[in-house]
Amino acid sequence: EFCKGINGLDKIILREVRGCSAEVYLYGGHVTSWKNEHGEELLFVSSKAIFKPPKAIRGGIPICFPQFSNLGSLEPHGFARTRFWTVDNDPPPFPTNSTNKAFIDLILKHSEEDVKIWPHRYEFRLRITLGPGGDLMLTSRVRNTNTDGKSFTFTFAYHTYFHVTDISEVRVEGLETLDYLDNLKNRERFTEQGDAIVFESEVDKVYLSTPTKIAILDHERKRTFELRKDGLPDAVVWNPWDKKAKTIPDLGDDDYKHMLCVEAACVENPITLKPGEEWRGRQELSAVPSSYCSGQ
Ligand code: TA6
Repeated sequence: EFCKGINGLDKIILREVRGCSAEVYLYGGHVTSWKNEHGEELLFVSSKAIFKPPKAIRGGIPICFPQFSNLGSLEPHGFARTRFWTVDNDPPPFPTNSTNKAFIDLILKHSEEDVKIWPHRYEFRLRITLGPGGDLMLTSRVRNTNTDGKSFTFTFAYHTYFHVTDISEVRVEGLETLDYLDNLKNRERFTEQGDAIVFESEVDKVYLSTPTKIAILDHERKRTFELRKDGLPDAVVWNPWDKKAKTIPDLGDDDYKHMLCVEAACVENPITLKPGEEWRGRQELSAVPSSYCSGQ
């Protein structure tokens, strides 16, 4: 279903039989809503989010490409999140079966303007799927279409903002004992201790070579998010906490209590594609009542 969103921007609504839904803006190729069958919002979007170029939308799932954070010379998190994507009406076949699923295919290609800041030609195909049961799947395929024989290199993240009831009551499982780069300490490398991750101050870490499954437990709401990923070895965990939140104009002072970013990413070892080569990276999200989870 195509319609107009905030400020007249084009958006697409995906619906599933039981009533789950997702919303995608062509601006940024950006998922801004994911609701369960009870109509409860599972992603966080700030009430102060600005839906207007050139600002990226604060919340949902920004696509960080071709640069994660400020790791290179491009604008932070790259330009894909602030470009207008188009609907890809004729995508090449995806390996995943999409029968009985609501999905939309988007595409972003180099523009002559962007070639000036990132001198490469590419096709970035993004399939967003809402599965039966309400799982939200994002599959990215990036192809190097350079005609000058040059390879290119990029970093990537699905910068997912989960909606949580109270950050102090949230635990993340699946990252314990792993090495991480701490963005608050000059990206120095540390090793996480044995316990599930809990939050009591600002966190901005890139966990390296993580398991493919990460769980985010929202105790207050008795809900567990499961994040599964493929082709994306790392996982970013970010919460700005109170002081940093106050410095972010499009984030409310108390918003940090209700959001947690856990992001399937490829940061430590950038991806290199030769002309004609394609990379795929996938993130799947599900939200289930905690009592259904093993060990709960
Ligand atoms: O993913 C974590 C991070 O890179 C943080 O360092 C933090 O600044 C955040 O993303 C938000 O970035 P943005 O450019 O959207 O303000």
